[in-house]
Amino acid sequence: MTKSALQIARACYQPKLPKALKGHVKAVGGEATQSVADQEDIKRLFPNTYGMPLITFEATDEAAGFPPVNVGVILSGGQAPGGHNVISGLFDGIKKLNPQSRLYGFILGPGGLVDHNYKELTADIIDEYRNTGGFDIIGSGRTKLETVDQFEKGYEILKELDIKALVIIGGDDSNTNACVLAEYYAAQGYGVQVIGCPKTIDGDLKNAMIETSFGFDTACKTYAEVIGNIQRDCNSARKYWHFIKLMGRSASHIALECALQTQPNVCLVSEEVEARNMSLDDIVTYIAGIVAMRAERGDNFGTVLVPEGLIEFIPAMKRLIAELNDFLASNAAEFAHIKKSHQRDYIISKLTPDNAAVYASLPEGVARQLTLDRDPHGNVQVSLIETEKLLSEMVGTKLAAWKAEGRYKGKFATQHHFFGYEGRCAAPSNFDADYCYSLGFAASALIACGKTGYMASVRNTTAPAEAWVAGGVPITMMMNMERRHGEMKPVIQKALVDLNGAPFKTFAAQRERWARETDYVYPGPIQYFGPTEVCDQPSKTLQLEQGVVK
Ligand code: FBP
Repeated sequence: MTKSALQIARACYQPKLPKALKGHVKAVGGEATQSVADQEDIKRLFPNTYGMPLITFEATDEAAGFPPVNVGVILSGGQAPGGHNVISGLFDGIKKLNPQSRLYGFILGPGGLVDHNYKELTADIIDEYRNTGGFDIIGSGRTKLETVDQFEKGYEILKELDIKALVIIGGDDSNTNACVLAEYYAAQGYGVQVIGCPKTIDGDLKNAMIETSFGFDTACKTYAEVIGNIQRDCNSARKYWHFIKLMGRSASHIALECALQTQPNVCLVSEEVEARNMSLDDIVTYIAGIVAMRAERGDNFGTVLVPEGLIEFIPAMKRLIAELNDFLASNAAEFAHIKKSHQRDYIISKLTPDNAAVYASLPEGVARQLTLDRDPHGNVQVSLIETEKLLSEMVGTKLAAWKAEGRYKGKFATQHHFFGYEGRCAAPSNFDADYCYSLGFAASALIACGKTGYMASVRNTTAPAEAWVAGGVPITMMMNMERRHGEMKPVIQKALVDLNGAPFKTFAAQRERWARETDYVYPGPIQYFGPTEVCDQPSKTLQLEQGVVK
């Protein structure tokens, strides 16, 4: 395999670990826990894994002997920088417990477990992937583990390979499935532990105990670099408005973090759009107002950041999507037989009048994108909806009307971008490299102390890695009941942008100035070697949430 100079240098990087995981480790249990909401339902659905205590790891002088353990690992869902380091941390952790321990990777996500598709991850393989981006060591997939048949098929191969613990590295939906699997194996008495790890660039798998999901840091830094480059281009040519859609599914954490890093002229935050009950026209008027205001100053250029999930948060659209989700879930077979050219009219005829009117008002392309297949977890595939183009077209139309009325005299030329896949497999930043390695190591410590239904956690992450606090959080603690595919299901509660939180407030306090003035910040590429203030800073979101920067 040909390697770049950076890959070769980076392979030698030794990720940092919290002090407590460096030597002998002891697990300290805290208070019993309860779910964030719907306690009675969650307790009933998870009788074996509900209410377990929080676990914190501490250093100890007492060495405990461990028998060898065979462990399986799965990468689930979208790629996120640092996945390979979770696996290498897990590998090093179980080898430290006992050098005879073995690690098996299931190929292409949870489907690999069900289809018995796996490979043993030996030291040679692991060494090839240390500190690299991507999930290609074993691949990832979005198969949803939810049926008893899948759990049993999985158990067959676990039994055959004598695997006693399975680590599922995934986002909120995959960790929900990890918890359901943990509960099932515990109920059956199969003696297989299931441990989750918080992964997703979206940053929406976080709570009081999970400070951030891995990959968010690197992905945002990668997008912020390119947004900075675009802003410099835009401030050089002074002729384009750039509409930049950013991945992140429902939550706007990525757009907000990128805004904090780059100071664009406009950044929409879906959660605010919903809270203010804004219509599509309100959003368009807001952006057009800023374009017109800058035009008066002679600045016919700018940048607009659009979170990928925006459309789902416009209240009228949200109601429409909820009805479409339920309708398509129960009429999938009939819908599949409707000719493409008739689908729009068919949907309009089936929806309630208000939703039918909203659907009918949408441009053809967006209307069609809303009826495309849901992902296996029932989510609209928002990455396929071209919101950046929808908005810029509508802003253009509004400005043309204002021009006709003599209210606007500028020029409005646009460029469109969608940043998502560009950042999901970037080489992990030092933060993600260390955080992921520590999460993998913490997972091995949870295995050592016999836990199941836990997510590995590493806290105090704005301090130097030495002072990070590693432990485990019962997954049931993060759960509530939500409507999925037309049914109420137990799921991990998604963390959306908190409009009372420091990251949003910091942004909101400055956005008017950023809109008016051209005060772009150019973060530049991620640096792996050099001064700590350049190489080791966690995301602004994390720093603001933890009160480390004002
Ligand atoms: P996860 O939630 O699985 O981490 O995926 C994150 C994500 O990158 C979203 O931001 C995006 O909407 C989605 O995956 C895209 O899905 P796909 O990889 O299937 O195109």
